[in-house]
Amino acid sequence: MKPCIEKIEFHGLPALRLHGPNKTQAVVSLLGGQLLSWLTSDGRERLYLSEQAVFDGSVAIRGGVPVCFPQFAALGDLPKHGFVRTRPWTASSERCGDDYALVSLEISDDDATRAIWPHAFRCELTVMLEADRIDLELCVLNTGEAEFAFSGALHTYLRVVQVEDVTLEGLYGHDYRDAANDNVVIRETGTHLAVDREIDRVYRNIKRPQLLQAGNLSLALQNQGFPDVVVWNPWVDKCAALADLPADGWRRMLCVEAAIAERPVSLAAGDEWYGRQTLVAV
Ligand code: TA6
Repeated sequence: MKPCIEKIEFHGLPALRLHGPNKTQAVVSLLGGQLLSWLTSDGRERLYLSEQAVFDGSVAIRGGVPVCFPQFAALGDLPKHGFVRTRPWTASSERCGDDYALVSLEISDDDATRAIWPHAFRCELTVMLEADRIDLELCVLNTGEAEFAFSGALHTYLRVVQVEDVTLEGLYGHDYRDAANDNVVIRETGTHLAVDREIDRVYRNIKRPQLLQAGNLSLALQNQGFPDVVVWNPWVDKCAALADLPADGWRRMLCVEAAIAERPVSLAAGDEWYGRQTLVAV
């Protein structure tokens, strides 16, 4: 019998393949602690992974669910989206049952991280695969002796057939900071967000779930702990400027991210913070 968690090589990287119920599967790379593939029971891939993604750690892998920590985007002086997405993580635990497969990966501070961010930390990412549902939980632990502040995200790249045909519900009435439009703050007045241009928005204080309607590939998303939801699509021109996205990559993806993108979280010495993103195929 096949083990429910296999050590594999994925695009040359050490990775773990989870086998869940009803033939569901997921692949998590040890580089970046990054979920790179999620197959639901209908055999369909739900995450976008660029054909031009780079897998050598020189840049973040374009697709799947990069973990951004300890900084979201340029919300500070660190490299964009922090540094854990291009560093090696280690597998720390795995468990399987009849209706789930679960792995945890972790990364801690070392000389290289302390050289750019002088804090002791541990991040643990737990991926739990169930029937047509996947949960990603990020735990941040302050293992040092002084408080630190961090921001970050689970920068989820959802695969879509054609982004122009997609709508995203659940954001109505919330304020967003429009990073594609001088960071003006606007109140969302639409119930169904359509993607018809570059979108780079930080929706604030979201407590409700979102529903991505993408033809017959609908997905519900729910976050806990992460206050913000970031919606990003580079559209044609920005996509052309990204070497690791093919010319039509913008059309095949929509990032709907669980984020701490507006106000960093302060974590006292010895304290832990948890955040979770749940994706359910509906
Ligand atoms: O989360 C949205 C965003 O910050 C966008 O502004 C866009 O640049 C994207 O992330 C991708 O960033 P990356 O550094 O991975 O190219």
